Amino acid sequence: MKFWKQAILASAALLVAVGSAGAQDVKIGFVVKQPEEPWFQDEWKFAQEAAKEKGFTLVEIGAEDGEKVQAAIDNLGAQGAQGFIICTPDVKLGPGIVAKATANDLKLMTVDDRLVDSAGAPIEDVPHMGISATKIGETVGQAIVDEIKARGWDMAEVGAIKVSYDQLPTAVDRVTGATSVLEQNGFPAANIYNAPQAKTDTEAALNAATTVINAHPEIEHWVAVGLNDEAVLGAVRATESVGIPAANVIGVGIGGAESAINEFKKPSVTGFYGTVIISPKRHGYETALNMYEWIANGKEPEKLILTSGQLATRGDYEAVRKDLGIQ
Ligand code: FCA
Repeated sequence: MKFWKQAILASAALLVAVGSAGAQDVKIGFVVKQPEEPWFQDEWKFAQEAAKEKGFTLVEIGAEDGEKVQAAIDNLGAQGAQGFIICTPDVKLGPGIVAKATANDLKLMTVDDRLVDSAGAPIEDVPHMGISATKIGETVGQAIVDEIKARGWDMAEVGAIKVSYDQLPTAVDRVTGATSVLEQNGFPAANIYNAPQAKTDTEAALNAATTVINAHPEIEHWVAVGLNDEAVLGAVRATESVGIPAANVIGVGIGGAESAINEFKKPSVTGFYGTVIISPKRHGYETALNMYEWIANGKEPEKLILTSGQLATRGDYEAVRKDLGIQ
């Protein structure tokens, strides 16, 4: 009897030991398309917080193109990772990413940019956390409308720079959300000028916006929208480069990471009026935690989570960040 009791206790202890050793062996990849962008730096930072809290290893990988994505997934497989979260450089890589993850026996979740299949439809099987793109775009549009009114501009004479990146569905939804609110409030559709950017960074947006501004020297007042802060900052820099004063420009971005905050901290006001702050904490910490729960405890993540945003300007961004727990 005593023997059995001891044996049972011993094996229970062994199980506990094996269980906790297993948890410590969890390794999760966090792959992002633009590692230099502050938003992605923040996502990594918060994902590392989850890793520290739960005792798993988080491997940060930047993958700017399809080849790097493939290599990253193989690499994670070879390192003995059990899963990864990715913001892909190209959503059309979807089927390839799914196949590579499966081949390497890795669980897969996406963040920010949702994978699409060969027909362009979202791959719904892969758990995804994105932003409520249309709604956030609408918040951008409303902020611009309110500020146009506050400055007493004649809506009919304002030009809008729409920095676009149409191969990314969330980008389309964001800018369409913004321009639809402009139009609903009497902004002439003909005054909304498309500025397609080749890449989703400030330089590409500056180039795209410069073309639009140069084509319309008659316009004195400009507003600018885009998929993120970098896009809108590019448009604002373009207005500055041709000498349009900040008081004549209303740019509202999306993100609220360092690029936007630095702008608000400048001693004099710029044309970057505001940003809709989204949460890198939810996108970094929560996705990493959800992946951990999936690997360690078999708890499947929700298939789709869309997070919200909150408008912030020079005057209140600190309070808004605090409210979102991201300072
Ligand atoms: C996309 C954009 C990023 C960020 C993210 C939430 O990936 O490129 O700048 O806005 O969505």
